[in-house]
Amino acid sequence: MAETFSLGRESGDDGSFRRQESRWRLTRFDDVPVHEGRYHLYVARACPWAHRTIIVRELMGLQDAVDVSFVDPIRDDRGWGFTGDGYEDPLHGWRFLSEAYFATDPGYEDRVSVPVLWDKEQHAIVCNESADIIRLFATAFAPLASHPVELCPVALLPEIDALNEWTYDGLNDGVYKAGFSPPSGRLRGRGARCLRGARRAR
Ligand SMILES: N[C@@H](CCC(=O)N[C@@H](CS)C(=O)NCC(=O)O)C(=O)O
Repeated sequence: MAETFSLGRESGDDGSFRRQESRWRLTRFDDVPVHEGRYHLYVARACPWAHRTIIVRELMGLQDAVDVSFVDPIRDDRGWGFTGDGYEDPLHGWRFLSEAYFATDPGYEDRVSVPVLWDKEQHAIVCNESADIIRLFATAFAPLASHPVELCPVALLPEIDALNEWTYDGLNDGVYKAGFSPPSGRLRGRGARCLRGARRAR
């Protein structure tokens, strides 16, 4: 029998979608030791959050500095996997991305998500939050970039942060909140909010 989809721990008391907090966040970007070849990026082409890390890596010209592996975009209940044919982990030969999470914290129990920035020296995840990974690539990693572009000018940071806040809530995460909400009157408001976000972005 087909299993019913469940939000599990990402379900709020009222059934609404509540995204789990990414466990490995970066607060100070200039504290991250930066040198070529130290980090590896794990992504899925099926993930819009991972897309932005791929895009910023390309825009900055960080392809030589940070290598990348793709998980299979089709997954089963074992989560993101390396199934061969371009979906391999060249560093460890892992079969599942969960192995990166357990190598970093053997007691890890939350969702195993992409993108993941892996530190080869510490043998641990350094960050699993796309917003932080792109900020890191655009700032601290600039000296490693083959054609750095200024994506994050200091003078515009407050404006960038404010823009990120409403696009995250109204659009990026907003579509999940709307799509995963039960069709009760109160939660249908999530859909309207998402549409308002789309209009504002236009
Ligand atoms: N806040 C995270 C969210 C990443 C995220 O939700 N990734 C999804 C794919 S689009 C994922 O890996 N989900 C796996 C799961 O929830 O089991 C980020 O932006 O990096």
